[in-house]
Amino acid sequence: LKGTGSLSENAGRELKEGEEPVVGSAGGDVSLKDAPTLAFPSISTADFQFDLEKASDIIVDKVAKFVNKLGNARLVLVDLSHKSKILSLVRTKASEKNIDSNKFFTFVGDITRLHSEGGLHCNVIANAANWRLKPGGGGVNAAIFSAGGQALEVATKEQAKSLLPGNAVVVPLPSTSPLFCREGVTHVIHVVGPNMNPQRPNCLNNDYIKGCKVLQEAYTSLFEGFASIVR
Ligand code: AR6
Repeated sequence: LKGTGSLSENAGRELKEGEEPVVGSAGGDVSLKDAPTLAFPSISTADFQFDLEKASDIIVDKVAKFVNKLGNARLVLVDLSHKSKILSLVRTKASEKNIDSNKFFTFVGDITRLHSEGGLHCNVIANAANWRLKPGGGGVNAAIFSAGGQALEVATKEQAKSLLPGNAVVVPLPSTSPLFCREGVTHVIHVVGPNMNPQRPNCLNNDYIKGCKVLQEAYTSLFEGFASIVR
């Protein structure tokens, strides 16, 4: 397997296969490989068609609020392509706000293969889910349910049957799940964001007053869910 992920902003170079990001600190080089890490996709900005400028403002805002309350834990926004517009908007806005790039950075790769292919260890990953918490449907939801296997489906059903937009549910992953054994993922957090796609349920018909509120709630629930695991 060839490493495909790369740390943007943080290290400024491609990581070698199996390599963890190492950063300089006041005390010298410190490996962050054991720091609890949440990898999350940009909620609602693909299939759910939420505006990218507005979403990037909300992501950076919420990250700024939470990142220093999480001890040594890290937050990582992930997308599939180096051309990702949401990653580049968020990177720019995060650096304008002087957010610590060791604690928050962007990463290009498949969220289900961050360790095996990207060399980045994330113990928790977030899913942009649908309200029924059903597998399939495309996007990151299909990828995570497929990679998580039957074990993820069963574990999800034990936690919740459905989820309203703006909410998140933490699912501990059984060690039988391929995401656990291959990637070292111990928890999946399903998040349902606001939907602006008329072809999907609960469409907000471009009501961005409501939409922004729901997306803010979604990230708050996600980061609080992660904090509850880290503590
Ligand atoms: N790894 C990392 N990022 C990904 C991956 C992946 N494997 N796949 C997609 N992304 P989306 P939404 C990025 O559409 O807009 C589903 O059908 C993608 O580029 O997955 O919240 C559900 O069932 C984008 O930046 O989620 C819901 O019905 C981000 O993940 C609905 O879509 C989110 O894109 C949710 O739509």
